[in-house]
Amino acid sequence: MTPVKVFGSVAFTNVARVLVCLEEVGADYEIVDIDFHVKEHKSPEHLARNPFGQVPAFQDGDLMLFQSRAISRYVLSKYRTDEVNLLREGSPEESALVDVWLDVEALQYDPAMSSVFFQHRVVPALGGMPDEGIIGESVEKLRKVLDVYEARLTKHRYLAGDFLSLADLSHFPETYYFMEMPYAAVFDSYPRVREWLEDLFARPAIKKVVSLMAKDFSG
Ligand SMILES: N[C@@H](CCC(=O)N[C@@H](CS)C(=O)NCC(=O)O)C(=O)O
Repeated sequence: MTPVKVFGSVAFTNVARVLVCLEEVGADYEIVDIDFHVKEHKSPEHLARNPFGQVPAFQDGDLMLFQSRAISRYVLSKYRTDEVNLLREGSPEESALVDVWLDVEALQYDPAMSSVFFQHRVVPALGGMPDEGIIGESVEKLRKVLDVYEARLTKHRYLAGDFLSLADLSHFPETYYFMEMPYAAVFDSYPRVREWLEDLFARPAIKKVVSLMAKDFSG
């Protein structure tokens, strides 16, 4: 069977999200690097894959997809087995809870984290000064999300329930970068969240993608 293709560098969080799903299900895949330095992501070839000129894009035969969470859902559905059912397909209640917490990750957790990352890492790399006001507001937003997570994870082992799901995995790429920033200490007040993250980061699939991300960064 031809391996599926993921277009985009592993160091990008949205690409890493898709790769961790492919690793969890043990699918064969090929990474096709898209060179941002020469604006390959805005080339006609790549715009045909992702009309927003972003990564990731994903190809499985004639099927072309974009949007990392939609791709992740496709991968987990296509390669689902009785043992690896990370969308909880077959149970409307559990799969609805996976959707709820995946939305929380996409709409609350990720924006707060990526705003800190943008100010702390991207703005200086572009020659600017980080806006400490924006960082402070974003860390405050993150704290509010973590309050909710701490309460939820005190009742359940994982976010959607007592089972691992895409909702958990989807948190790893942004968190991986956040933990290397000085603001990581915000997590110290959330012992259950820390335990949950330790559990996630010990997974072979996440360890594998983290090693690819580190390699991608070191060039
Ligand atoms: N919601 C999209 C976001 C994709 C995205 O923002 N990708 C970034 C890299 S992580 C990108 O390609 N940025 C380049 C640009 O927007 O021009 C997803 O989940 O795939």
